[in-house]
Amino acid sequence: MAFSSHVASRLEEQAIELPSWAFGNSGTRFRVFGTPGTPRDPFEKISDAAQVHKFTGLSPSVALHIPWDKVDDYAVLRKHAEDEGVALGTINSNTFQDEDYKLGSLAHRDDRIRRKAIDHHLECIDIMDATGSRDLKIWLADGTNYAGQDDMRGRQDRMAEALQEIYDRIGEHQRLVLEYKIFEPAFYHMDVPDWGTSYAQVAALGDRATVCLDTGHHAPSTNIEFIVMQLLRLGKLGSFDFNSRNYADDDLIVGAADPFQLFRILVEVLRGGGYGTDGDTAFMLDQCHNIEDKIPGQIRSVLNVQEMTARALLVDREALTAAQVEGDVLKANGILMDAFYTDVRPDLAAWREERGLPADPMKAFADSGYLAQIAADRVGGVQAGWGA
Ligand code: LRH
Ligand code: MN
Repeated sequence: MAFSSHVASRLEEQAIELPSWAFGNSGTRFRVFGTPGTPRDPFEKISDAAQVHKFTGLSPSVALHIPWDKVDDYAVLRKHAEDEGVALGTINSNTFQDEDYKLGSLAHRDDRIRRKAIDHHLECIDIMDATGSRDLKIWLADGTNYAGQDDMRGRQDRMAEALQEIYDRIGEHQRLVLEYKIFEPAFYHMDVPDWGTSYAQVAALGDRATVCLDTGHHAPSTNIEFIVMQLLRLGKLGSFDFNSRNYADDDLIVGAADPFQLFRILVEVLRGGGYGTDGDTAFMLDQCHNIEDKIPGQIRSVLNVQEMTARALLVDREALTAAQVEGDVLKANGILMDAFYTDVRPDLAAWREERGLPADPMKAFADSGYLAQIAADRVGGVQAGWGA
């Protein structure tokens, strides 16, 4: 049974931004493995990202990370992206790889170091003006490793002051999204460890400051969809960094470790009005393909989000509300599980073909020979990575 016209049109609103860094090499402290054909610069990263959009129609923009994606002329990079059929998206700052930031950046005690970190963010906003990006995403590695190492209250106040200066520079059509993370690289406290802290900081800034929820940044067994519900209720869920994890911030393919959790999150996104063109929550992937091929990994990822979005769209909201009103616990749960257990893959294949897309994007990309082509073309130079 094909999708209803409602579900079919809602699926057309899906846009999932890709992280440029997912196309470079990444790994763990044990090893960063290389791959033949890995991009050597932001232009090649964007070309690879464009392949994902070509075969899925789901990823019209690419997020950049500064300085990993630093170029001389962002107008040239923007033109390259447009020629490839995608746009430049979220600009991610980076105050976690410079010697000066060992004890923090925006929360650091030293005026010179805080100044340096603020200026980096002002430079990122200049880049946003050139790339036409809407969002500045700030994730801070700031924190401490031992109790007593620093005054946590003082760090909050310094960070708030620094964020205010950055926010004051944000353009009227731009947003600041503040990402939280429970631990790593700090192992006693992070200065933005949870949604409450991020919310408290962005609420103090203004309407164009929101929270970024990275699905890998919570304590084990956290009910993430509850946080999604609350941030949408508060009008402050600016964006997602989607990935999945079994243990910590594993940055695995979204939906791979816990597809049911992804489904529950998307049910709350739909219920809270955060999805699609009338929603105001950006969907982005934030992943590392340490051992698997990167472009197929990204294709698999956006398809996983699409599949769980389709299942979430199949939830019979009226029947669910009726069962909830009745207090019929098992009936209500059963209605949600019916949607989750509905295999939407055949209908999605038909939905793609109706829109000139391959029924099976993974197979179509594999058959395209693109991976062999870039492995042959991209010889020499230095493969891109995190440069950590
Ligand atoms: C931090 C994080 C953040 C990025 C980085 C690539 O763990 O999730 O979003 O800047 O990964
Ligand atoms: Mn992230």
